[in-house]
Amino acid sequence: MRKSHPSPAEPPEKDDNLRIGSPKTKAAGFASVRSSFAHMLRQGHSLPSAVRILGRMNQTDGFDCPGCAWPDPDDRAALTEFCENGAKAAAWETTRRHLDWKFFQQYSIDDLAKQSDYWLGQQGRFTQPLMLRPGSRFYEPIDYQEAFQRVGNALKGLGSPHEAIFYTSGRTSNEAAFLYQLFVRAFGTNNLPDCSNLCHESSGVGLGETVGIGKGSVTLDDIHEADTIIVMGQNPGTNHPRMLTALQKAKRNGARIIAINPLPEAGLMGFINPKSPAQLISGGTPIADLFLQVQINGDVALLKAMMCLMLRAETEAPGTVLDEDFISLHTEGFEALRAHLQAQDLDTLIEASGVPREALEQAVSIVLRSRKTIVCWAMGLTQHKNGVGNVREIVNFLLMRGSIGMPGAGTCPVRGHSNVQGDRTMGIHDRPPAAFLDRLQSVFGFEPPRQHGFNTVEAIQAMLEGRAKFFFAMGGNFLQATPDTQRTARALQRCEMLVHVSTKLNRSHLLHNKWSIILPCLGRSEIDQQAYGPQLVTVENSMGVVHSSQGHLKPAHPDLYSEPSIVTRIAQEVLGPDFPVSWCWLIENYDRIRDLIAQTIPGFEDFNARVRQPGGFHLYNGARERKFHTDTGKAKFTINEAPDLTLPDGAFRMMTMRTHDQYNTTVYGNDDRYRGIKGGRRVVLVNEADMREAGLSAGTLVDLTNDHGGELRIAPRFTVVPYPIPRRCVGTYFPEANVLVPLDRYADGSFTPASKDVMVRLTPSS
Ligand SMILES: Nc1nc2c(c(=O)[nH]1)N[C@H]1C(S)=C(S)[C@@H](COP(=O)(O)OP(=O)(O)OC[C@H]3O[C@@H](n4cnc5c(=O)[nH]c(N)nc54)[C@H](O)[C@@H]3O)O[C@H]1N2
Ligand SMILES: Nc1nc2c(c(=O)[nH]1)N[C@H]1C(S)=C(S)[C@@H](COP(=O)(O)OP(=O)(O)OC[C@H]3O[C@@H](n4cnc5c(=O)[nH]c(N)nc54)[C@H](O)[C@@H]3O)O[C@H]1N2
Ligand SMILES: [Mo]
Repeated sequence: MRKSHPSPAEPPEKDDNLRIGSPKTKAAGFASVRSSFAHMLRQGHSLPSAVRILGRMNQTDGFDCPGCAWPDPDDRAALTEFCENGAKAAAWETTRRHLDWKFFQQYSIDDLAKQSDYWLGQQGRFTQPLMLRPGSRFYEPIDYQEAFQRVGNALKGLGSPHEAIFYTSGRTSNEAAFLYQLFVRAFGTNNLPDCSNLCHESSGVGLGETVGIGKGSVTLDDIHEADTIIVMGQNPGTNHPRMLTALQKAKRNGARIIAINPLPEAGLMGFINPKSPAQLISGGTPIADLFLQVQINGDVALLKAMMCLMLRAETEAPGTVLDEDFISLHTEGFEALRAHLQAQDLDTLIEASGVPREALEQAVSIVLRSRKTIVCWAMGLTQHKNGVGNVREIVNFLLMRGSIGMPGAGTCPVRGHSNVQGDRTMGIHDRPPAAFLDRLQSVFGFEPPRQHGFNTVEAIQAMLEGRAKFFFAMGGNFLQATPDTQRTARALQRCEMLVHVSTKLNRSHLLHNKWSIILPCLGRSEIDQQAYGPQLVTVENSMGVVHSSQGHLKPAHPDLYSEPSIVTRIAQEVLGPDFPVSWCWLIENYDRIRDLIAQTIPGFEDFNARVRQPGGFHLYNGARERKFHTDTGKAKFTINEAPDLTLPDGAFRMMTMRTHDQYNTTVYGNDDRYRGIKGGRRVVLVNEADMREAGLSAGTLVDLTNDHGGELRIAPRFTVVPYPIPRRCVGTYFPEANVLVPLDRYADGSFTPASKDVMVRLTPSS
């Protein structure tokens, strides 16, 4: 079949310089300092300017790192409260390169589609709005006013507000997010899918049901105080590097750390603190005391096996393992769980986990030393068909010993995007709680829509079926972040208008049917000048601390709008200038937006004053105080069956993950330093025994395929890399492997795509 245009959906398949070394056993160190500055210099900064910019990151009067959501310590180091990957994020945003209209005269969207994601991201910052007309292959510049009118007219022309979809990526500030959801609901829909749907939604759902709050319960002090920290399904050395400093501190205070992961990730194994000269010389500290190499999706079986061993220990020494007082006072459902565990066959569970029995026994003995246990987790647990079950199983494990709501103990889902948690608090939610809508109604005097909106998976389905025709993205890269790339491309290409609020070019911008509009915006590091002077915004980190973020750099272009101002201008076009409050008046001074937030959302009383305290303030968290706001007021034990992990002959279970040189769909470079892979991203990590069995050698090119739901999906030309990964498990990078992730295989209860558990076959490429 010949295509008239190259498919914009997937990056090109070249990997010219692939070099394979061996995985590292320690993260950070001097190489990370060198890399931080190299990325800044490459983007056109001088060394003093790089030092100045990075020195403002995560300081109380500076801007919040646009990388991950790990909290800042109270004793933050002057100038150096950033990590290598935060530096890459800052370098990427603050680049001196700019895109002008000549660039878009030179390159059609078809030319751009042939380039790699890395290349697209290197072209520089958008400086003016752009529009692609029906039938055209070239973006042309327009002014903001015309863009807002076109967007407004398209929205007003829809048959129903439910035909529009409003996506959010988690970098959006609280102020922008609050205005955005207010506008969308006043317009008349809850179609507010967000990146959280692809990310920690399983945590939100699993925790909400069992402990009454969809956020983690611990603070940074708890991490420092814990006796046992379990890090499951997470690669902090790459994705939350500053977490390693906290883990190191915990270890110094006597904590033992257990890593549960199919891969021996460098940051879990060891850490050389780049801020400590002594560490740079001594070679750093080991992080994990025990590494349990679980097979992909073997976590429910593993946790159940540990709980069975704990029940046996309780039988042998009654009163030493379970926290009976906590269980009877604060929980329900324990007897059913006990009966369920007693009926399990321990050997079957151990086998399904993939971990030797002795290692599990060792893990249990570490856990039983004290009740101060924290479990940290991320995408390795949430992105599974049983992602919610994984989270509920962690809760069971913690509740048995009363390890929640006391110092040094609790739940710690480690969030991704720097304000993904805050966006949800502000109401970016396709299924908003009734109480939230009631507050909107009483503060703003309009009747918000009550019917559920589309989450990310449902949004793609609705666009595919023509039920939604207008797609608006507040940041992000929807095409590359979502599953089933070809199908998502078809979905977006059915829309009548695609609108992207973005800082830089990405593959989602290259899709086109009728109208595509790019609205460039300020980045977080830049001065946001409004009528009342430079404005600050606020964000909420992974531990529920709300704090300010203020940019200090000159904007990439003097005419760039901020995200809040873009929202108010579109709202004004669609709803009129004074509905429900004057949008112009709000945007003059963001304190006014925060006053409305304070009136609407519990916990934000006196917001403007409290957010100006150094370090911000903690939001209320019931679980932290053993107040479980579930329907019964009790924390709940639940029964979650271990998934059936049998694979058809010749098939593998594939996880898709991040390299050390990317931020989600943003590719900073082609290396994955800690895993010893350089110069290429189209690789598949395979166990050597499996390679021998399948007749594959290092360097063989293979096509990855699956036929889920009767549809053949192919990701061609991946290089086989021998790797210490469990048998029948393979690893690839996202977004290259997203074509293989089926849209309709998602977590029960949370709709999070199962992108860590995709059945694939490997066939040598022809
Ligand atoms: N530099 C950088 N920082 C980032 C990001 C980035 O792309 N780059 N992304 C941000 C975002 S949005 C997020 S959500 C986080 C993501 O942070 P992570 O969740 O750490 O990211 P992944 O690369 O998806 O890594 C998943 C880890 O889970 C393991 N894993 C996979 N399957 C399983 C399983 O079945 N069981 C267990 N126990 N482990 C498994 C993998 O081996 C890998 O170590 O990071 C945030 N921070
Ligand atoms: N297979 C697979 N798929 C996954 C995952 C996985 O592990 N495996 N992880 C999932 C996860 S955890 C997440 S969170 C999603 C991420 O999904 P998204 O949040 O949609 O994707 P990002 O790559 O973070 O978005 C990057 C784009 O955001 C824009 N941008 C950057 N900064 C700003 C800003 O300040 N303002 C605005 N308006 N735009 C900005 C830029 O244009 C950039 O290209 O991907 C998910 N997809
Ligand atoms: Mo994420």
